[in-house]
Amino acid sequence: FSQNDYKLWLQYDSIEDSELKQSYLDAFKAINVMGNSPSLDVSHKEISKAYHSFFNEELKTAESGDGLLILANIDQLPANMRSDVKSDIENINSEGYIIMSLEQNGNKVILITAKTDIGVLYGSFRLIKEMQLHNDLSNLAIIDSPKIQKRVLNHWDNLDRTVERGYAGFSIWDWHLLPELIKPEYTDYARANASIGINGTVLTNVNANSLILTEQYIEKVKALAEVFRPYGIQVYLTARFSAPLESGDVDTADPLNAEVRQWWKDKADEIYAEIPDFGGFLVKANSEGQPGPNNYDRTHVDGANMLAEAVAPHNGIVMWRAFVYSEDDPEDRAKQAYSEFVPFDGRFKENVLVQVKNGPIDFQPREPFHPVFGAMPNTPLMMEFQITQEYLGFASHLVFLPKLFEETLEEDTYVNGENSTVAKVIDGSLSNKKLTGMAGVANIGTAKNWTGHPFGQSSWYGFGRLAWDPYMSSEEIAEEWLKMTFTNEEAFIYPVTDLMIKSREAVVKYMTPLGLHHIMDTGHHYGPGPWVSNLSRPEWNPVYYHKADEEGIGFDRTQSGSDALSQYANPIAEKYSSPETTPEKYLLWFHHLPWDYEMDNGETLWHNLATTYQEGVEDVEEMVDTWNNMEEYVDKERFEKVAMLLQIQLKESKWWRDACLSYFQQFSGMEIPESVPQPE
Ligand code: GCW
Repeated sequence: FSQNDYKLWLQYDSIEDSELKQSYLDAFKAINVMGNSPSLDVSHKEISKAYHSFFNEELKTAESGDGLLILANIDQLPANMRSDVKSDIENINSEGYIIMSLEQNGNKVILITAKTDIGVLYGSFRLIKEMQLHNDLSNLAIIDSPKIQKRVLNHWDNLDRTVERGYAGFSIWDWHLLPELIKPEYTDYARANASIGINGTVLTNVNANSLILTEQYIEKVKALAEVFRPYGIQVYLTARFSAPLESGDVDTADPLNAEVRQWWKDKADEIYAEIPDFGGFLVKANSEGQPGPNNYDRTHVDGANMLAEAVAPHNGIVMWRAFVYSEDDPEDRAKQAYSEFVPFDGRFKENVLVQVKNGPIDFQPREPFHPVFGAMPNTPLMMEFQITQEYLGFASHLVFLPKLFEETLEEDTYVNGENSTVAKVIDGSLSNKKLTGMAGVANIGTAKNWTGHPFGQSSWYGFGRLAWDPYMSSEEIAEEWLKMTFTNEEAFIYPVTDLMIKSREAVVKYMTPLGLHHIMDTGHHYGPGPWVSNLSRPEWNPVYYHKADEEGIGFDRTQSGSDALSQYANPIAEKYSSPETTPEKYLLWFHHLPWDYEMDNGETLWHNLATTYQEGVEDVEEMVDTWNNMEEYVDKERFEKVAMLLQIQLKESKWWRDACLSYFQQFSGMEIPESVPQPE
């Protein structure tokens, strides 16, 4: 087994080009770390590791001289150097960094500085990345800061190490052997996350187990927190709302009950005594059977604010999820989070972030943005993306998710006029929010390559990049990741970047084209299941979403239907109210249309549905071909693994096409166009 898969984007391949190598060795001969701290230590260690790996030489330390790399927090810098970066330092935030080429007593040096040691660590990873990307080091002037504060992975990991919606083995948290056994994976996890700026991790599933809040488990969490701390990563836990009740200490979990409130305060004090930089709680309440304030006729505000009060003295936060839908109103699940949360705008305490999924249903291959974005200007809203591919072929399909994330972030909510993008809601700039955050449901497990599919790593990587800068282009992310993970060869980078970018639209086409959604087989959500109609809750059944019948197909969310569309601002609400002016990618999300409805290209809806499924298959064929031409650039192990997985994806794209077209054909009664293979 080669280690390449395990090393993620931190391969640090040796620099073979002799000219480039020489230019690096001229610019960077030795290191001087000023000051002392665990974060500076790991920065030094990481740079030394990379140096050795790039150049096959040990990195020496020195006090001065030409080609010196200086690592220092701004407070540790000698006055003359501090004045060199005086104006720049004002332009970065507490996690930002500056990388500058400077003249020092006639010598050329590189300075990495920041307001905090964590900023220096981020700068260190950036300098390493400049070398991974083969960028010039001779004249550096890089200034960067994260645009979002809480950049957090959400692990849906259970205490028995199963992972809900996890497809990469078991949980990497080995609770049974913690706190004593500290695995090297924990450090590598922290390195990987710090390298992309992730600064928080929720260790446990939102479908929470209150055991995690007991003394024994807090000891285990503390051990992990100690590994992560130098890397700037805070730990968070999920809080099961009924924990006080389950502890046996009190006989209710009513958030307005004084004893319950005290219980949470004591619990917070207990955790913070062990883990002083504990991040806070993530809560799924009154959703899919989880307990919550509604059980006591209290509101989400009551629940969230109670927990917020408990962690506030310790600078903790509460991430309260808006993923709610109840059996009481099965008319349109897409409307419920908005209906339940928007009336509470402005009533949450200031250390509460309301965490909203990117779309109003549930992590589909494509959804319009969630209408709550923009509709709660007085509440800090946190984005929740799903990195694990619950509805997108698990870890067997290659789907580069940053393309999906980018699409959501770029969408215009229009709430404050044009250019009120979702990214601006999330980074707080649209309505001046102090607390900001982005969460990604992790796709990480015990698989030797962390994510099962080797390309699953790119979605983890890209999530981190977009949490740092939600305006980044997915193409740039793909390119960076490929270079750092595989090779800088242009003949590899261009075609494979293209493959990655197209992979998202491919999955939409072969699973849920033209705005279809949630037609995966139920329970596991793998493979097609548009026919499923027998589950106890109507909104768990695919037939609820596509509504295919002899008349047509699609979910009418206009005024004549559920009117979910009215939750969007104008001009969206107006524009999408008619199928003619609805973008075709969202057509069946908002409209129920006859099978012979005429599409933009003059063909019928049925025709385009069929040909789009087929295009999806052809896109995967193209991905297969592209990859097969890449053999010379990739090690055998990763090459073959991806090639074999692509064959599965190809087979399954046909499965999707054939299953959906045969099923829908019963209703359309129309012929499958000749250009599309007839289902057997
Ligand atoms: O996507 C759905 C999943 C559940 C998940 C839930 C949620 C953690 O099918 O497995 O539970 O969403 O986000 O809470």
